[in-house]
Amino acid sequence: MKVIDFRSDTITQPTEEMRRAMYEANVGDDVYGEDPTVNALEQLAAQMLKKGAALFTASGTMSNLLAVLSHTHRSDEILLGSESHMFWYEVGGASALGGVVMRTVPNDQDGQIDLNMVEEAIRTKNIHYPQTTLLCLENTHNRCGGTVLTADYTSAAAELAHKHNLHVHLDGARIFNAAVALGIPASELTGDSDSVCFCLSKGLSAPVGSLLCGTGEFIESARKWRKMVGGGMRQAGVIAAAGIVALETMVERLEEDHSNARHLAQGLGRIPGITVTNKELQSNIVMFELSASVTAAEFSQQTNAHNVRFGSRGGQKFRAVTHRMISAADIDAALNRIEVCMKNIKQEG
Ligand code: TLP
Repeated sequence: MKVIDFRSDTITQPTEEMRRAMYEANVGDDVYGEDPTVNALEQLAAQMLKKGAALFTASGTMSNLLAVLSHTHRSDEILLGSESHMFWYEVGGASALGGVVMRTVPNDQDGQIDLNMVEEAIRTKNIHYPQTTLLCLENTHNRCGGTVLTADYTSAAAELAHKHNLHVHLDGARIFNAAVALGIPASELTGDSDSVCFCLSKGLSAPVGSLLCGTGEFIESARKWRKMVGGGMRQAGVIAAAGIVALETMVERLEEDHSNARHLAQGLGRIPGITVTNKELQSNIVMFELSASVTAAEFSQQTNAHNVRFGSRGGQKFRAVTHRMISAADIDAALNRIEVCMKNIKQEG
C-alpha cells in the first residue's frame, strides 16, 4: 500500500531531470564565486523576483537568519506575525545569533498583520527603547493554512514600514504557491520588500536550498554573514543544478497541488469527526481538527497503520500539505483510508 505522506511538501524528491542536471553540473568553488551553476541559479532567482542580486543558501531558516543579520544591529527590535515561521520554528536564531528582540504582532486568520497594530508596535525615539528596524511578512503563510498575501497588502505594509525607516523582509518560502494562486508573476508580490527568500526544497521538489534576494549591497552583506555561520559551500553547483530545473519546470504545476488540496479539504470535511479549519483554501496547506470524541493518538496510530501521514500541530490539530508526490488518485485513496480509520476508531471507542 503506497504511503501517502501529507506531513510536508519538503518530502518531495528530485525529478529525473534534476538528477541528470546534478550529475552533469559544471562546478567550481562557490566561496571564490567560481561555481558557474550557482552563479546561474542566483542570477535566475534575482531576475524572476526582479531584485538586484541573490544568494544560494542551505535552507529557508538560513535565508531568514541572514536577512535579520544583514538588516539589523544587536538590540534592535524586529516585528513579526505571532504565527510566523521565523518566530515559531527557527530555534530563536534571530535573537540567539542576531541579538535582536522578536516582538510579535497578531496574525489574522488570513496571514496578514493588522497595519494599525504594526504602526502602534513601532517604537518611538526614547533612550529606554530598542530601535524597531525590521518588519517580517510571510507569503504563503504556513501556520495560517497556506494563506496568500496580496500584492496590495504587501505594498501597504511596506509603505508603512518604510515611512518609519524599517526594512521589510518577506519569508516567501512558498512565494511561488502564492503567485500561482493569484495568477500573477512572483515579482509582483516581492517588489516592495527589501529582501525576500524562497525555498527550492518544498513544492518545487529540489533536494536542498533556498535563495535570498535583495539589492547588490544587501546580498554582499548576507554573503559575508553566510560565511560566518558556516554556510559557504564549495562545489554547490551539484545542488544548485536541481534548483535551476525546479525554477524552470516546477512552478506552474503547483496549481495541481492546490487543486488536490481543495479536493482533500472537501473530502475531509465530509468525514464525521473531522473539521477543516482553513477559512478559505488558497494553496497547498489544509488544516483540520478532530472532534473531542476522537483522541489524536488513536487517529495517528490508525492513519499511520493505513500508510497515511499527517503533521501533528498539537492537541486535536493536524496539517496536511499536498505536493508532487501525491496525485489526485492518491487523494481519493487517502480519503477512503481515513474514512475506514474513523470507523475503526468509533468501533473501538
Ligand atoms: N517549514 C517546514 C517546517 O519547518 C515547519 C514545513 O514543513 O512547512 N519559512 C516557512 C514559511 C516555512 O514553512 C519553512 C519550512 C521555512 C521558512 C524554513 O525552511 P527550511 O526548512 O528550509 O529551513
